[in-house]
Amino acid sequence: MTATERSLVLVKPDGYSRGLTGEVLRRIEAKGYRLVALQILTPTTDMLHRHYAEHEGKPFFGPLVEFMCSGRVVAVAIEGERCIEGFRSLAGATDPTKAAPGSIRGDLGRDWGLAVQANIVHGSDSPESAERELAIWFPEL
Ligand code: RTP
Ligand code: MG
Repeated sequence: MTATERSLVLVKPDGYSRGLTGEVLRRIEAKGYRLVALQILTPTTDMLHRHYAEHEGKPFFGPLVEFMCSGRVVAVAIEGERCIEGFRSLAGATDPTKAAPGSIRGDLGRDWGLAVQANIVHGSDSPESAERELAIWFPEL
């Protein structure tokens, strides 16, 4: 099965502030995915409410939005064969303590001392999410 897809990757404020952006991009490129757009920004709460709409009402929603606009984020549009599922595999499980070694979150993620899981990266979870999220972060694409 082949399908060239695009996905949205975010290096979250913990990843950016710890200087892990290069490491995340290295792993994406080493896997064979292309970087098609990249932007460093401090997101607005409006963008984050749209981005995380599926989580509205959950107990971690407020702390998540607060965490995500607490510093700079690197938004990256990537492209490649089945890169949506592929990047989710590179990222590893949501909880960095449970994420497998070898994955970005398993190797680099820390979740202690924070109200939300500071897990370094976000990756779109389906073609529908990718399309919706790319329109928020890269409306020009
Ligand atoms: P993401 O959307 O960031 O790629 O992560 P994900 O699909 O693995 O996780 P998701 O369920 O979509 O949750 C979004 C983000 O919310 C934070 N979170 N904290 N119980 C908690 O403390 C909790 N649950 C979720 C994480 O930052 C997660 O990545
Ligand atoms: Mg998610």
